[in-house]
Amino acid sequence: MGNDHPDAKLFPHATGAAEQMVKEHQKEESLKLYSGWFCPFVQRVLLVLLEKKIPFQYIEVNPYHKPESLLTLNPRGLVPTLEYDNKPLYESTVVCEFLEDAYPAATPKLLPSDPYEKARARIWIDFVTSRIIPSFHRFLQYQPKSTPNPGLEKVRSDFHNQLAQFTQEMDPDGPYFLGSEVSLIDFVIAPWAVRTWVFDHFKGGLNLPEGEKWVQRWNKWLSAVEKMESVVNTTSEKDKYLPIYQRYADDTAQSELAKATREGKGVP
Ligand SMILES: N[C@@H](CCC(=O)N[C@@H](CS)C(=O)NCC(=O)O)C(=O)O
Repeated sequence: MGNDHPDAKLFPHATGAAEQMVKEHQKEESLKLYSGWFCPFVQRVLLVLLEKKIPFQYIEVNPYHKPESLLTLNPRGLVPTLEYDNKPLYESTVVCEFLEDAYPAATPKLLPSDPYEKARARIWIDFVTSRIIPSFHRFLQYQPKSTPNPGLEKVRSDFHNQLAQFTQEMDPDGPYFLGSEVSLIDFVIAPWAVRTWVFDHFKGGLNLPEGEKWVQRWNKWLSAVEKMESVVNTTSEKDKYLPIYQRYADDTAQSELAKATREGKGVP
């Protein structure tokens, strides 16, 4: 894929708080994270690295103008891609769990130690990737002229339903999914949760049914997550995300995720 990719020019570099974080992670380290500043899957891994205070080197690449350095590590050419002692790893949730195993002394712990609770956490981690993200994208990329046409209200309420199912599984007090301690479930969904403001610009609003009990719990969770230092420090200026999300909203984005959504498939 060359410079002429239609999405390539939209991806210069991080801004705002995230730019500072990037500057602080330029020093050569054996652990290298190939990143795109805008990418929610990258943000998952960054949250884990920053929360666990694991030293790493941040390397910005444009996944729509894939450099050889990325393709030799990851034939899929996707970010995040991790280089660990010259060996490649990719797939954001796999990378997060790897960091937990490779740095056993680092806290917070990402998963419960009880086998049942750990397996249950993985059900809801998988739910985020297999249900919530595709539903977020079906809503965002919805076009009134598409056929067959489910209707905007339907794609919006499907998204609400996925969030409701997820939220109903949360610890009642929280504020995080499993209780007072943040864990991997929070990190895997946070990047999309903190981007739901895009629906204020596109598709007539997120319009959560505010009176419902699950929405109160969702809002409590979201406000705790939005305040986390790691979330703040991995977020660029809002207006810089808008041209990127405009292309999703117009359904003209050519990312693998945008194409998969158009084809009715899951996350690539
Ligand atoms: N399943 C992958 C998805 C990663 C992904 O889709 N990353 C996007 C950026 S947000 C990418 O590299 N896109 C390049 C492309 O679509 O060609 C993961 O969880 O790491």
